[in-house]
Amino acid sequence: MNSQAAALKPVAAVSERDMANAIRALAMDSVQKANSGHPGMPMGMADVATVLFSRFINIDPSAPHWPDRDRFVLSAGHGSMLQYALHYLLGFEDMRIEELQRFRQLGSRTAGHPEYGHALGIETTTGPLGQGISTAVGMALAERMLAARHGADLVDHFTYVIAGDGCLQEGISHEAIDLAGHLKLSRLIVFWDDNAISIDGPTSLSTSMDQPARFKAAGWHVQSVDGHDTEAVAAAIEAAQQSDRPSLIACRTVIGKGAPNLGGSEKTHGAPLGDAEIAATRENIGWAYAPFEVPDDILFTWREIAERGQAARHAWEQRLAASPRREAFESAVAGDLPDAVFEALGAFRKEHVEKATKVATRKASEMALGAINAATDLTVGGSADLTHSNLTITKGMDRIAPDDYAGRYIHYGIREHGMAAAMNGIALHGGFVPYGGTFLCFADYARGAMRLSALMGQRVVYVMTHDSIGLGEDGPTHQPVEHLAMLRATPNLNVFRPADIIETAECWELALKSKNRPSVLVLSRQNLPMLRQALSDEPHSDENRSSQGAYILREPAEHRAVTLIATGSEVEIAVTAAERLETEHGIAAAVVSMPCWELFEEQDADYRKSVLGSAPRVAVEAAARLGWDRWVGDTGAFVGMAGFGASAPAPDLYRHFDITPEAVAAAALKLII
Ligand SMILES: Cc1ncc(C[n+]2csc(CCOP(=O)(O)OP(=O)(O)O)c2C)c(N)n1
Ligand SMILES: [Mg+2]
Repeated sequence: MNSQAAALKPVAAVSERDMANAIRALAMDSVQKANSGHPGMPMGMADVATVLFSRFINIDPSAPHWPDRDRFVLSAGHGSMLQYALHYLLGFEDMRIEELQRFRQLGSRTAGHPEYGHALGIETTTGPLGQGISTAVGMALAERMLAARHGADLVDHFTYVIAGDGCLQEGISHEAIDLAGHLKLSRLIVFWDDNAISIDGPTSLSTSMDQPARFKAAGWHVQSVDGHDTEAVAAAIEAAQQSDRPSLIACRTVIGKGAPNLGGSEKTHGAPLGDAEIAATRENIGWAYAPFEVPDDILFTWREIAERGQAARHAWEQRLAASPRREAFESAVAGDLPDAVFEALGAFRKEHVEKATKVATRKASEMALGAINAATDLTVGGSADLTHSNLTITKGMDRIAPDDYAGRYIHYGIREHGMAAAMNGIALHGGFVPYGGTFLCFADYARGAMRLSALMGQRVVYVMTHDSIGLGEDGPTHQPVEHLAMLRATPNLNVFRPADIIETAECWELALKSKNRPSVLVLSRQNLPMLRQALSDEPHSDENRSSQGAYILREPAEHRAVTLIATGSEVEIAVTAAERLETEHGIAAAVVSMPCWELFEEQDADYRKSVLGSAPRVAVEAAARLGWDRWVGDTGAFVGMAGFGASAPAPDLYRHFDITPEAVAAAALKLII
């Protein structure tokens, strides 16, 4: 017990009712002061949260990153004041009362919705409904996988989630609960804030779903309790902890519980209660203290909770110190990939430059992954039911199965959004580097969670194959057009579109080294030649040319008359166009391969200028033009897609949509002459 806690020691026992009322008061006062926020949910779930934290959860605010801590995810992120009040009460050092008084203000730790990295102990960013519960599935899976590798003496914790009606209505929850039930993620315990209210009013306006039946059908252990009956909640948590399946505890609650006039109404969902109702609530719940004042005895009781987690942490640290797995465990949790991975990729590049290997970049990715996965076991792969199209599995990767978590390949099922969220959870949990595949076109389905990978700065690698009309016969439903623009517009996301096997290996290296940023590898279905021989100097170099985002692949002997810029499968087209311009028209054309816009933007102006040159520019990419004007400038041209694709063999489509060396050469000639 620290000295501050000792000074606060209570004379009489404090009830859980008082502890919960502290949350209610802090929530309604903070929202009132900010004149913005959501008091209803924290007030309604205050009793459940109090029982969970006071009797069960193992966290240590003085060591918030302790690897074997229980995870807490506030999926109903609009109720952020619940989390902030808890953090203050528990004694997280960065969550002082001033932070609650600056709720939702610029630069405070108390952002509108909980944001990973803004305050200690926030395990994931939530707010987009359904993301939290789905991310938590990844955390609970990572826990099982890490336990399978390192043993229960090092890894043995629960993932607790508070989800609202909104989280359960969102489609992503269906993907997540199905996956969790199937995989029997028994350490996942979800509390449903079953208050039957959302923004528009009663949930009966829009749903008749029997949620417990839905969870049961997905293989969950399901209980229903009165969320204000603390003993019932505690008993349900105990039962959930014993279950061999993930658990739903449906907690019947009253939104805005404690507010005498507004409690139970959607009016408490997302607006301050107002001075009169706050005064009436104080009276109603017997809270005779000023705003932001929590009496010492109640605060002491909350702070004492940390002792349980601290003791658990100390015991765990002793087990770790004595464990033969210590080194392996620590390096896994640190996320450090061994040098062997990058040495293997270097050797891989040298070999395939020499062999001039011609394969689809999806195949090149599979081959590169073969080298990566043989050099480390931190990578865990998967696909949304397109394993043999995305080529994401490599030799010796066993599948993760219910009750068998020792493998490293996850069959995510046809659940792109759930897969992306689960990968976020795996990355956040620590111990693994997740990658997962689908078709680029279905980035749309995964988008909500991809955005959070970027916002949270997580090393998640998206392997997105079938990247253009080049996929051919499947037609426009499967041919991405606008997706590159959408992904490139997303901040803190590296979008790689490699042109050949060498760039593919380079881009994989960059993705794995990018610890604070997710990556998308955009890969072709069709074969692509090895293009490095087009370089005027040594084709192989130890240097990773893709690391600067763009580089000169072909520099003509004469002063450049035009610069052709391309990515992925269209770099080959640009190279052919440059050769024709030279031989047929005597025009000196440079070719720039630009596998990653984001990395190119980060280079200094001199480098960018040296690559782009001062001659007119033509960009070629079998996708929408949006964004390319940045690189071709006012006087440039673009050869690409202006609408949706079509169903036909790929070579026919390239001709039909006029994405050919002839078209590129013609566009160049038009600019020059
Ligand atoms: C994906 C997404 N859609 C819409 C919203 C806007 N929104 C925030 S809270 C909410 C209603 C949530 O209802 P519920 O989970 O029952 O919360 P309660 O009103 O019970 O606090 C909505 C629609 C959102 N945050 N995320
Ligand atoms: Mg609700």
